Amino acid sequence: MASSPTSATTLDVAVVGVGLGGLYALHRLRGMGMTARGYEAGSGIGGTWFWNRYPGARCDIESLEYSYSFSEDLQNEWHWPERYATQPVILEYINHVADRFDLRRDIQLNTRIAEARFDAADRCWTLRTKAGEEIRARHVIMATGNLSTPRVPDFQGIEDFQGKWYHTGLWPAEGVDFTGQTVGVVGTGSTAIQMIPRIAAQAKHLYVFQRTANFSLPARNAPMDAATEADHRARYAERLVDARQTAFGVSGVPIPVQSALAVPEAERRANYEAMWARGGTIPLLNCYNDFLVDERANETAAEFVREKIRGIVKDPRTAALLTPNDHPIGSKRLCLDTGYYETYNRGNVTLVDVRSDPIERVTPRGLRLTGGTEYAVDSLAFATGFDAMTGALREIDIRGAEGQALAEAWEGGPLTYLGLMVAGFPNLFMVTGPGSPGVKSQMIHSIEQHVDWIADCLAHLRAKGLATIAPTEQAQADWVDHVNKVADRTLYPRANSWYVGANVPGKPRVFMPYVGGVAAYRRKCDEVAAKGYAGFVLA
Ligand code: N01
Repeated sequence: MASSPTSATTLDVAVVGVGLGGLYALHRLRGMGMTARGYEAGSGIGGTWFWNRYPGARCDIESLEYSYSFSEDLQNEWHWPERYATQPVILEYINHVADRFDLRRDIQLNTRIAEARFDAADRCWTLRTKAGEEIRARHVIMATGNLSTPRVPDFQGIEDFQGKWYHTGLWPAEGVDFTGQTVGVVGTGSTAIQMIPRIAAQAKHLYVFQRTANFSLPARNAPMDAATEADHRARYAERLVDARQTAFGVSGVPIPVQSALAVPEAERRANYEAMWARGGTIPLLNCYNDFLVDERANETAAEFVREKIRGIVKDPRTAALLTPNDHPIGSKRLCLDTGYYETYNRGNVTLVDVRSDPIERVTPRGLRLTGGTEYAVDSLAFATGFDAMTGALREIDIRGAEGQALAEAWEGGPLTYLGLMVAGFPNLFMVTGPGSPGVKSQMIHSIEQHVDWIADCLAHLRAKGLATIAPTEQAQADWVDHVNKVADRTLYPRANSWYVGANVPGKPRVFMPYVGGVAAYRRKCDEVAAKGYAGFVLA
């Protein structure tokens, strides 16, 4: 690893976090001849894919889509072994990219950034690591991720639990062997739904503590089909253009033009059956154009999936509990599974409803519910999610031009312009920040678009001999208003999801992602740049 720059060095750019976003930022900035360095809290690069090592972790977007597009050579050299890549394979890919583009010499591992302060006189950021090292940089790119602050609910008694407990987002690198154990999994989000079939196959008994039933679709994972891979490579450039026109940044799925209510029921059903058989979430979400805006249209797909659940799960009481009925399908992240509902037909799996009887506390032996029932377990796995989108940024003491704290500026929810910058915080950029479509898209697609926009912006500042850029309060207020209006036209805000911070008690209920789609968002970002960075003050 390269030695740390001396305290006298002022970097052009400090990149905080070296997951997929930070890594690409380092590559782009190096290509522009900028001095940039990545600071990563983990002992390895990869971000989400470094930490989330729970059993069954894999990407729910197809591998051929979920990969960098900045280098066609990279795309052509790399072979994804399965339709959906596992966590170890994605981590291997990320490490391959770091080596392939010689990025490691600009990366400092085991380094958590604790503070970032902007000196207005000097027009420079000073970052301080948890270990006390100081770093000076003209610009900072926060590539800290959206789901990187794991959250265990504040259950009393956890310190007295005599078994072992884990959070999926901090899973031990050496893995966990649950053979012969009674295990409790808390949560039934995307993570739990991937993990539960795997633990059930190993444990003596598995209790799943469910508060909210979720919609999940079959992945239909399979070894990579050689013809599909060859076709993807042959039409790679075309596919990239394609992906940019869509809502989610994924190619190969036609943009829907028809309402679900405009077709006869038999045809609609046949269409849903075809998408169920095809596997994946994107094909079903793209069947019709009004799933996420019209309750009745949404209900046609929701009921289709509910029927599937009732058809798979043999015990009617368990099936009823697993059937979601409190939110429109797709308004929470739609889950993707391999044998999730089937797992409840096993004799060693019990679904516990903690909606009607909530978890009261952790006891030395296990979990006790408010009604008094205690479940004794050897191990507890919390698949309870993250302080999403704002958690990682709020954990760093970030101070803007007038010494104001970002955490205070965001007390009522995140305020950004385009999800890229915050008024009062010059030269501080975010990758896939709140107010951008990041989490509502194929993440690598959005990461690349954001990093490219930031890199072009830095090139513009350099070419014009300018030192700072920050959004105006007005442009930020208008964007936040737009993000909210777009969300309010959809069914998304109906769900108690992490998109609105509902999983963190006390977090302000604000719809954080931009759901106007990646195509509209890219147009807006390009237009802002073309107009000389409209809505920003450059100095
Ligand atoms: O977290 P979640 P996740 N008592 O917040 C429950 C991405 N991802 O880690 O719904 C009881 O979705 C909570 O219940 P409720 C993806 O974007 C991607 O599963 O709040 N239960 C819920 O069931 C995803 O959306 C991949 O009522 C409690 C669960 O814990 C995001 O990560 C794979 C509780 C948390 O679900 C987060 O998913 C996996 C309590 N006190 C994840 N507190 C890919 O494939 C919380 N819960 C790319």
